[in-house]
Amino acid sequence: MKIERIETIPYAIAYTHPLKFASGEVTSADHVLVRVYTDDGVVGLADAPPRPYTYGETQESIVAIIDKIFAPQLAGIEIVDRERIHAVLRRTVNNQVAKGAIDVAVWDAIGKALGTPVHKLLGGYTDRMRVSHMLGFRPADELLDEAQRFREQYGITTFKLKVGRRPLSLDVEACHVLREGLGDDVEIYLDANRGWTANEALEVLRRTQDLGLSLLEEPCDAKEAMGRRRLVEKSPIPVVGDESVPTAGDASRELISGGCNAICIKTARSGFTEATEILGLCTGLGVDVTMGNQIDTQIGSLATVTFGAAHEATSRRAGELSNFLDMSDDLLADPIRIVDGTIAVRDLPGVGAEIDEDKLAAYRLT
Ligand code: MUC
Ligand code: MG
Repeated sequence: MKIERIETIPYAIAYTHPLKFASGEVTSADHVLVRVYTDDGVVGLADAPPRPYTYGETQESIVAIIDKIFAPQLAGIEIVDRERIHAVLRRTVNNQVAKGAIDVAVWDAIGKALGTPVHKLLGGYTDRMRVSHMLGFRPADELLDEAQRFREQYGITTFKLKVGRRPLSLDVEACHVLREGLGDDVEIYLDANRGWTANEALEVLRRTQDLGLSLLEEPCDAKEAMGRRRLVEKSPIPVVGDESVPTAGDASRELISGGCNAICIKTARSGFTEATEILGLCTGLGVDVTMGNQIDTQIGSLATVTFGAAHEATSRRAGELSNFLDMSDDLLADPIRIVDGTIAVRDLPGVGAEIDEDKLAAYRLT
């Protein structure tokens, strides 16, 4: 069963509650739906969410790199020959989100061809993940309202607070208000998206040391290596690499150089194959992992649950899976439901993301 062609469909769906964070703001899901067609008629699909300010890819660049570079080279390769597929993808540098989508779509096609859910093919550890909800830049009282609402409505008890603002007191206040308002049973961790310097991050850690925060993600730019290493050495909580570690090579570099001591895995930029490599590296070294969210749609969130639930280490912590709730609509035919703070995998062949073709027709740009 060979890859016949790859289709790229750019589309746009507005956010009802735009997410704002230190490195950008998302008001519209300007994504690309990627479909890999095989000569047997099996079609694998995935969602590609461009993050220009993080990885340099745009909606247009994802369409162009797949249409012009990857699709012609991949046509004719057996769908199960993933190492040959990756040899092609590796020849081109960067373009992680385009590569991640092709990889997830290939796995989806393999699962469909075998009549097996991909979460089983990847490891089949459990059938659901606990959900962590991401809180963007907003005044502290609104953040608390949102967290309380999500706890009541969805049973979510883990929250990632977007920080990296100046003055630092904005974020410090938000941490205190959330902890006081939510109590001690709720997990709270921080993600600064490189918004601070290493010294500012240390200052925030000092001013929040009694709040039981669990993780500090991408506090400052990992390229500022000495400051970052000093921060990791002094931090009482794990420092998580996110945008600095899209590949296994990046994760190795950051872990070896002391730029982080925990790793965020995102299927949108690493696919299932590179995510598996990163996970193996981390479990071998005894490094904690989190399943992150690239401000994913429901299609992307299903991919995250598929990978996260498949392995013991990735299902230990709550995965970031709820950003789709802030979108005005989605392409998924059967919407994701959050029940008791968890999202279940789909017991369908492949990843289990079936597209509503009417919605796709309404939101597609070409
Ligand atoms: C995160 O963890 O950083 C923001 C940008 C992006 O690519 O992912 C989000 C969340
Ligand atoms: Mg992050």
